[in-house]
Amino acid sequence: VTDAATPTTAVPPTLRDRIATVGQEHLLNFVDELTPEQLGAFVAQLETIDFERVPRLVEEYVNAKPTFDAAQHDITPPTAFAFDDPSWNRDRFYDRGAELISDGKVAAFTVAGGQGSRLGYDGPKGCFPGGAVTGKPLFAMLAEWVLWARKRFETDIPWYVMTSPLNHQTTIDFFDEHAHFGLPREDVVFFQQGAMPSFDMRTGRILLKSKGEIATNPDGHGGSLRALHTSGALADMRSRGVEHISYVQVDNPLARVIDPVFVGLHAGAEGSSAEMSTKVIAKIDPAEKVGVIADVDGKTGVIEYSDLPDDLAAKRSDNGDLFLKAGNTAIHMISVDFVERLNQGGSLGLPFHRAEKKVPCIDPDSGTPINPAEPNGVKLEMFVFDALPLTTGSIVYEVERVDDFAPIKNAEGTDSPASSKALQTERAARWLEARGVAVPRTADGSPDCTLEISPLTATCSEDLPGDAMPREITPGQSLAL
Ligand code: UD2
Repeated sequence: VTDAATPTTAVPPTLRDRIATVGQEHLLNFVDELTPEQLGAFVAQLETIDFERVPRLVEEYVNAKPTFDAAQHDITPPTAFAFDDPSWNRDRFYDRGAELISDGKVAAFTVAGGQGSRLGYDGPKGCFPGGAVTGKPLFAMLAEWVLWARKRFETDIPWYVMTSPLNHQTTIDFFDEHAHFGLPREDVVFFQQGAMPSFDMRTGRILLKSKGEIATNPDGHGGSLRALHTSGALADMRSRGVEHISYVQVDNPLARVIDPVFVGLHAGAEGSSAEMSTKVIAKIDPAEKVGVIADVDGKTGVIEYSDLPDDLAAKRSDNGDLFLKAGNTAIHMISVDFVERLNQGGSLGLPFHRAEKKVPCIDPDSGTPINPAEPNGVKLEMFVFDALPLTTGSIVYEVERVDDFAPIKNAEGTDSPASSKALQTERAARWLEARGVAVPRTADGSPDCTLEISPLTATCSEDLPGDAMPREITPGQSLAL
């Protein structure tokens, strides 16, 4: 936006008034020092800020820290369809989902606006080598699921990729360099998420990154629900006849980007309003750091692990499972109608979440650069799962962890490249073993090899073509199928 801004020598009076009315006039302290080009870009940036909302945001999220008190609520497990529960007819839902996909009513959607900072990776996370054996980029691994579904269901499936201003062009260039991973260019649609101003933690004043730019941060994956609308992506979906969006995060190379059973459950299961559904994995360890899906006072939503009291996290059902075991994989089915409804009236109605961060900025009085050693700023983000309570009925589909979930978030330990590699290998090992291939395992039971199976080869063990299967795997072997 700012690149195309018109040079100017003055801040428009209406903008000046809007800024002054909400007590943020420090933002204009240095405008006299800017060139017309710099000022034009600054004015364009300021025009994107919803200043009228700022005082409430500061009061609610900067001066106060919203808390969730579980004891004040009635919390129960959500309506769930578990992969190992024979009481529901999986095939029926597969057929329902397959029909919707074949009819071109399902689009793939990946949120890829976040930075790989926790991973220590400098670049869009989707470019990170995720394949256990091949080192394929995460984007390529997700693209293969789209390619698989297009072929399997003989239909054009558009793939929407949400970026942020920080990585938009790099992402597009990466797709260009890789010829869109074999997908038709017109079926890969990029759009950018919105930004939020970052606030001074002590004063509630918006931070200046420089004399002619405010400090901003991406507005969180929840911002996707607004950006889908404002970018025109939703209208593009409508024009293609798309009714449901299959939402996955860029950091999970095992995510089945298009999953017929999940599509079918979302669209047709009892208890589902077909607005927004969630894929979950059974939480085994009460201390595992994933949000849980639960019904809170009768409304399905996510309770973040940090908000879940230890005794409730550890509570067990009669069968020994955790009472609240629906761990959030951040894989959702969302209807186009629902996203449209959320955007009616101009405001999404999702709450913000605050994070205290170190934000490099300038002193608003002297203009001196500040490189903080301690968190000085509050960043506000929306989370996509906060839309769940706004549905009229939401269900969860519990899948087996190794089948769908091996995220890469941290450089080491849990949810790292190493743990993802181990899970990718374990999944492939199980599939091969189910087909009679001997996979070497170490004393602790983990595979003594590295394996990776592309969805283009197989999406489950039954799919594995006889001629693609090795007769045996030797200890230490690396094998990609
Ligand atoms: C998220 C969930 C957590 C669990 C986990 C599963 C939150 C707060 N927690 O943890 O409950 O379900 O995922 O993997 O979400 N992104 C954007 N724009 C943004 C911010 C994020 O596109 O402004 C994307 C990002 O590129 C990534 C995804 O959202 O694909 C997840 O973001 P994250 O790493 O911040 O979420 P995380 O790991 O805290």
